[in-house]
This record gives sequence, structure tokens and C-alpha cells, in this order.
Amino acid sequence: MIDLRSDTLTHPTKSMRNAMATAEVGDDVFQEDPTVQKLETLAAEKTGKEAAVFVPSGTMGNLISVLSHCGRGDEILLGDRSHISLYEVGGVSALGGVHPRPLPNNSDGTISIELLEKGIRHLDIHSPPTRLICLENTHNFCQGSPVTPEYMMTVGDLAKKYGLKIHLDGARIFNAAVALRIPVQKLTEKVDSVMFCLSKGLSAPVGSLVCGSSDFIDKARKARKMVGGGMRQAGHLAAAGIIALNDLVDRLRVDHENAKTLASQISQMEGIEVDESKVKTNIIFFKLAGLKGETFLQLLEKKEIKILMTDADEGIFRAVLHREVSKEQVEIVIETFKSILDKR
Ligand code: TLP
Repeated sequence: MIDLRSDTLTHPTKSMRNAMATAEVGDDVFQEDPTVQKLETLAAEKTGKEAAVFVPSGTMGNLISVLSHCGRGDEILLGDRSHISLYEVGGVSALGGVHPRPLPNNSDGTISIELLEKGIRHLDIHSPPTRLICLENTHNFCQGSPVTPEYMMTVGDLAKKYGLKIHLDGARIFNAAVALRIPVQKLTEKVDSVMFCLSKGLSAPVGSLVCGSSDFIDKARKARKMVGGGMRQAGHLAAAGIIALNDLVDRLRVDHENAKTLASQISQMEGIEVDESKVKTNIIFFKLAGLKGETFLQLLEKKEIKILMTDADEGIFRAVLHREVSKEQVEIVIETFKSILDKR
């Protein structure tokens, strides 16, 4: 099976499995797991922050970050196509009493600075106080766009001017850094907190990190406990994360190259609409015309290929490249697309 539904489908590497089996562990709720501590130190170093906390998922990482920045009734500004807004079960409002104010995302994953500034509430008896701006990089549902350090800087200046905090959903921040050929710190410098995932293109089986100041991470650690994310001998999982950060970041470049090849080939096929120039990391969105989405999925599955249909009405699909899809398999996918579309 060539599974392009997500990079979350990657399995741990052999060296991860070995490291997991032999990890030195302790009770992490007592902060006595040396392997978790090693991972947290490494994550803080990579993102240029004082401290980090290991969490089971990106969703929990985003949630506890928002809970730690905001109180009930506070408002956050975020993109209308952001993962927090679309795919996290409304956790920030359901569990945190935080009011999300979605602003339109541009196709490159940014939100216009003018709209952000207009979105900040004035002191008014009717308005919830704006507390936090949430950004996403790479921006999953904006073609996996890497958002530039210049944009991050500009939002940083805006937040400073109005006394707001910034949280970055950096589930795929290493994809962004690799695509932009810059160190991750250039993208995290101006944010107060950043969450990134180990369990996507970096191939670890479980886990994400939240990084920020020591005071912020103390709060986030407590919030993690509150939502049931306190783990015990989590060093078995952290061991895979250390390998992910040390050994699997540079190879993300290969996934980006494969995504470009796939996008450029399918862009030439009749019945598929894809903006090849927007494909800069490992995520491709495309629109299919003249064939029912369900039928396309079934025909692909017969050939042992899986992709994700993200909008059945509009015929929008997502394909994500990752470590377990080789260059040769990309060629198979291209040929299969061709033969299905030719037979329409
Ligand atoms: N994204 C998943 C699905 O939930 C859509 C995927 O297959 O892409 N932020 C971003 C930008 C994400 O893409 C995801 C996962 C998360 C947060 C949540 O991470 P997890 O799945 O670990 O809770």
C-alpha cells in the first residue's frame, strides 16, 4: 500500500525501536524520567526557548498552550483554515472557555497584518479581551506553505505593540525550516510558545513538544496534568523523539522533492487542478473534475494507493509525502493517476 493520506502514517525506524526498547525511564509526572528530560532539553535548544514539555499529541500541545496563555472569556485571533480552528474539536472553547476569532487565511498561510490589527479588540464593555494570536507553520490547509521569518517578525512586532502573546502551531515547523533553508529559531524567535510534532514526517510513533519560557512551561505542565496528559515512563516514547530530532530532520528535503515531482506531473493531467508553484513542502492539495471523488478513491485503492478526500462536494484531495513513500512509488502513483484519468 502507498499511503499518502498523511505523514502521521510513518512508522518508527529500526533505530527508534531499539532506542525505545532500551530507554532509561522514570516517572515523568515526578519529572524523574531522564529520557523525557533529555528530549525536552533538546527541543528547547532547537527552538531557542528556555524550556519544553513533552505531550502525547499536537492537539493537546495546542490546547494546553492556549489554556496557559488565556483565561476563560479571553479571545484568540487565528486563521479560519488553521488546524486549531478546523480540526481540534473546538477544544479551546469547549474546555478552555476561550473565544476564537477566526480571520481569513491567505493562500500562503498568513493572515493579513491589517486584518490582524483590526481584529484586536478595543477596551469595551461588550468585547472579550484579545489575548493571543495563533499562527501555523507550515500551514497544513494552505498547501503546506512555509510561512517566512519576515512575516513571523512582523506579527511579533504587532503583538508587542498591543501587549499580545503569540502561539505557533508548528506541527511541521521542521518542514518549514528545511524548505526555507533556515534554522528553526528564525521562525520561533518572536513567538511566546511553539508546539511541534514528532509523529508526522519525523516518524516517531507518538508525541509533540511545547516550548517557551520556563514560567510558561511550568503553567503548561500543570495544564497538561489537568487534561490527563501526565505520562509515567514516557521515556520509552521520548527515546524515539530524540532520534527524530537528531537524525530525521534533514531528510524531509526528500519528501519535499517528491511532492514537487508529483505536483508537477499531475498538474499536466486533464481533469486535475493543482497550483504546482504553491507546493513547497510535503503537502499537495488538488481538485478533481469529471470523476466522482468516491470513485477516484476506490479506483486508487484497487491499485493499493490511498489519498485523503478533504472536501467531497468540491472534489478536493490531499496527498502527503513522507519517509515511507519512495521516489519509485511516486512514479507508480503518477502512472496510476494517468491510467485512471485516461479511462474516464
Ligand atoms: N494533522 C493531521 C490531521 O489532524 C488533519 C494531518 O493528517 O495532517 N497542527 C497541525 C498543523 C496538524 O496538521 C495536526 C495534525 C495537528 C496540529 C494535531 O496533531 P495530532 O494529530 O498529534 O493531535
